[in-house]
Amino acid sequence: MLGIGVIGLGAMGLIHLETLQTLTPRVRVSSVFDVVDNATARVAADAGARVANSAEDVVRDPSVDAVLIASPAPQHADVVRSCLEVGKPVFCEKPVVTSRTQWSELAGFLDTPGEVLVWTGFMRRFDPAFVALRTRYQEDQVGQAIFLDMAHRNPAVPITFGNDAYMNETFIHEFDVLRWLLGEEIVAVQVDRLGPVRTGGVLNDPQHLTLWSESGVTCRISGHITNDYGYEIRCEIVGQRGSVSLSSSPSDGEQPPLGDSSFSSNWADRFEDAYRSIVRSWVADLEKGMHTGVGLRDALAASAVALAGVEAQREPGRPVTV
Ligand code: ISE
Repeated sequence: MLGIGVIGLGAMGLIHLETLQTLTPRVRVSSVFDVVDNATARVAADAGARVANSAEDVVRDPSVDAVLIASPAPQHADVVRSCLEVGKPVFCEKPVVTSRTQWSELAGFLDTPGEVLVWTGFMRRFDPAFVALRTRYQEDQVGQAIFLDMAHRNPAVPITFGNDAYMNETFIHEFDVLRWLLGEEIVAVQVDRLGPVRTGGVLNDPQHLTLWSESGVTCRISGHITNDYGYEIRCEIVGQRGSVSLSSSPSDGEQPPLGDSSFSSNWADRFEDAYRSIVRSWVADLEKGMHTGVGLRDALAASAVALAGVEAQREPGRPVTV
């Protein structure tokens, strides 16, 4: 049986914890930590887990064989580093890093035995609709990609969510998907337009980006994450012989009927299967001593684009090299 420590018991942490509990008796959640004491005590009692005093306490707990991190994004990198220092496998929600300093620190673990200990929560790679889209592209149904059109729409984000989080925590999914779909790196990012800041807010929304891949494929991404109406993720690959689009439905690769406005209400609904599936795959890999998921290298590659994107927000219209 694997002892897992869970750090961060917000919406994401609770979804992952529930998935882990469905894997009993292969898995036992043995230690949990969150800064909100009352909530932690309740969750720990339900799960039969110990309440740890800190993230570090979870990492060092001898009953913890592997760690799952779902705390606020800027706190991820330090915990990942602690796990690597003690040689414990870790599943870290995206993004693994949110600053250049964190990026460089964790890049120091690439090509070391620690690299294979890290899984990243890029769950779109486990979403049936995204998998179907990639399969159709890889089967050469539309020819070589010329450009991609993507959209990331969200009804609301926390009031403190800023422009750097827009890149590091929201668009990061598109950056990862783009690399995964095309099988190549992103070399430059430009912010085409920054929308207005709402009264009392700190976020420019919508935001429109253009990215370029190594081979010259262009990608447009439009983000609108305070739309007040629903969650919607779009992705279309336009190739030399046709185009192929992501379904709005998480369960198949088909286009919804024209006029279909059945948006999911939020990311947890839209990607529920993918969130469950990525954690189950991580556990299966732990049991087999394998790594078939999205690792540290992919996490850092996507974050390199996000960090260049933060720079690009300062001067819309100017491409920034990744
Ligand atoms: C959230 O943190 C996620 O990861 C969702 O997948 C994303 O769509 C949303 O915009 C983020 O805020």
